[in-house]
Amino acid sequence: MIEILPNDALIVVDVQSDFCVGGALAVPDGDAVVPVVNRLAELFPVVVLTQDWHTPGHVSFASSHDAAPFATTELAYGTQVLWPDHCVMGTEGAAFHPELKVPAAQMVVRKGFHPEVDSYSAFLEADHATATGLAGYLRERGVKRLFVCGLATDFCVAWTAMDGRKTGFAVTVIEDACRAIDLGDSLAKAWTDMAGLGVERAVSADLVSA
Ligand code: VGL
Ligand code: ZN
Repeated sequence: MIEILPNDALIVVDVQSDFCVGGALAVPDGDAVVPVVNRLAELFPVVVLTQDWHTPGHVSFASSHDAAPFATTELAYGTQVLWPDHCVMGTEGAAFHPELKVPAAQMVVRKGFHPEVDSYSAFLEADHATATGLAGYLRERGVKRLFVCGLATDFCVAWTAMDGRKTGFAVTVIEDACRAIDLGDSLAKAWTDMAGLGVERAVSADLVSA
């Protein structure tokens, strides 16, 4: 059992229509996280939502490179997977899943809004230099431990969890409140990389109010 304490935050990553059934970049079984997240959110004193929020013609879109979705390309900051157009700012696909009910969420972090830079992580853009401001927000609120859930385990959840560790927070990923895209071996690699940085794993049933 893990008791949720006053310095704990739940980070809900990208539970948006485009990542769910019928969305532009649907994560297999992505909708299944919604009821789990809704329940979890009630346990936490601090709740942050993240929202993938791209410009039209964003550099992470295959359509911007005349390439096939899920191909990769080399950009100045490294290898970029090229995705179907998704989460274009202000569109229905970029909205939170309609069944996501987290009225007590206090902060929404939008990311990926620079046209030439992607951002899987809710802390640091893919150039490994541009901060979103989330670390400062959490520090100022006295947060010590992060519990990360949402979509997708092997991309935005993993990068957020790892950057959370690098920023000095204790981080636990809540497995049954996540679903993965799993391109090639991306899911196995993500769990290995997260473990290497000291990210812990739990299931939602482990978490209880103090
Ligand atoms: C994500 C791919 C592209 C995610 C966002 O939320 O995991 N994946 N943009
Ligand atoms: Zn994206």
